Amino acid sequence: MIKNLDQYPVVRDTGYNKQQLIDFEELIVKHWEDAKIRGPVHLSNGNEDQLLEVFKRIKTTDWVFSTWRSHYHAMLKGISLDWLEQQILAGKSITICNMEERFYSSAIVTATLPIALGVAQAIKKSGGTDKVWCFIGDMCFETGIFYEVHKYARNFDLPLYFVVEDNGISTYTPTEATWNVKRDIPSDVVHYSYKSRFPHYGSGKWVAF
Ligand SMILES: Cc1ncc(C[n+]2csc(CCOP(=O)(O)OP(=O)(O)O)c2C)c(N)n1
Repeated sequence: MIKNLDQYPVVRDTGYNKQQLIDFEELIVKHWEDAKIRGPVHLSNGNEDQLLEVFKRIKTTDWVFSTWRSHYHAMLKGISLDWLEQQILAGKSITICNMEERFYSSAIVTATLPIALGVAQAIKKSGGTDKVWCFIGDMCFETGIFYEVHKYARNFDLPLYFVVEDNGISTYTPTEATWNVKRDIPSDVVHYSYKSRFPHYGSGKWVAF
């Protein structure tokens, strides 16, 4: 189930199906196992159906801000698969950025939020109609930075929208136990839960956040 998605209209067909997403990540797994990738890699899995629905609402001219786990986001935004594969082979999986395609990601938890806010403010000031979509994990959602950015975006009516990708953990630390709180998703924030077959490498211990 995807929370709060229906308020955002469908604007396009991404041209992808679930198997194509899975096949791309399997190709990256093969590159990794063949020791062709010189850098860290984060793979997506288990959220194909949800992302196919979400990206129908995102225009190719909108901005997407992603995380360290961005391969599916980049594909669905419309970035060339060859370019994406080359970036990953060059060790840039966790920081895929393509300004022409209006796609930015960071491996630093919360780092994209203030930048996305600034881009949304610039769009509003210049009278633009494009939107900014910021994808975040559930631990990022619980941070103070998210609450400030979300509050500012709504109170100043900025075209900034959030998608929480909730796997219930931050690396291996349970988000609810950390904050002693159940997820309280604002009505404008899109949210879905999923479980991946690719957990963080080295998972197995709680880490301080
Ligand atoms: C500021 C910062 N602190 C810690 C990390 C290490 N780290 C990388 S991903 C991650 C998990 C964040 O959890 P969540 O926001 O729920 O995202 P998920 O990867 O589970 O989707 C952490 C702690 C980091 N990259 N940046």
